[in-house]
Amino acid sequence: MGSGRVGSGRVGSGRGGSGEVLDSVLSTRCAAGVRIGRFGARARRYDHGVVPAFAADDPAAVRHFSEAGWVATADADGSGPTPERLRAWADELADLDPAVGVLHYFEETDCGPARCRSEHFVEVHAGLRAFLTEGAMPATAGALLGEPAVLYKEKCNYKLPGGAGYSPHQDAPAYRFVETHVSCMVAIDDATVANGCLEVVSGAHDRIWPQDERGCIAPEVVATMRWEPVEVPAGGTLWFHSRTPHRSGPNRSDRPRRALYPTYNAAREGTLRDEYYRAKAAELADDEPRRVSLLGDFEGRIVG
Ligand SMILES: O=C(O)CCC(=O)C(=O)O
Repeated sequence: MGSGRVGSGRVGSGRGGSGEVLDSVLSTRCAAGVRIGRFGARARRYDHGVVPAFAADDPAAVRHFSEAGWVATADADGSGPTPERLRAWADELADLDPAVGVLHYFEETDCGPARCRSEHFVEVHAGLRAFLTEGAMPATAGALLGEPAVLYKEKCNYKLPGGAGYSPHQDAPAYRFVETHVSCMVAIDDATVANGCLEVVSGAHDRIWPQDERGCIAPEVVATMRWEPVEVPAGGTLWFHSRTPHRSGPNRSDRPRRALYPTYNAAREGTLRDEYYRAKAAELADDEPRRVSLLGDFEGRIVG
């Protein structure tokens, strides 16, 4: 399937545009794949291969999320970090000493060992802490969940050139202690088909699908699903339900495809981030070969 494009701009808000876009998304959702446009361009119809990135506070975003299991949002008021700021933060994150509590993971690539993930860093990076725990991000998570949300966990996937992809999976089975959660991908670099952007299945977030022995979606089920690559420009955000099937390919380009992945849970369930990281460390302690995730979705080989 070729990838289409998602235009951007504030759409809907009761002007009829959002309904049209949503209908269009759902009726032709698998036609072309998706590319998220930069905010400010005119939203176009999905059957031309273009759907909008919503303003995070647009009620149409919640409707789209509820129907499709994912929605792209853009920094409507310019209050979020610029791509340059995100890239600077990613560099600072990569340089953090593990002694401060950040967890770094490396994978074997054709170019040698490469950083593939950092997680557990909001305590030690003020900019990322503010971005992920205050303002628009938890507010959008709350709007999508329909109730206030708190940060459950956070990671940065670097997917450097030659970096591996992720097998088809749903996130919910990996989440401990909480039932109501949502994640997103904040693109630090443009995420494209060539460098391993996310691919999602629309309207398939109503159940946990049969799994294989790794906790990934069973291959016979994967084969029946319609996968849409979602290209996201640097600075754009793709929110997805924790039961939305997703996967990604390797980075076949010569540039990094870095992305932040915060996950939020309903605040009424508690602030359980410490408990999550403790449980993860305990569950993966004797793991061989090493894993980055409680699922076996990462297709690379962890080294170091
Ligand atoms: O970063 C990617 O390409 C996919 C990430 C993902 O699905 C995960 O970390 O669970």
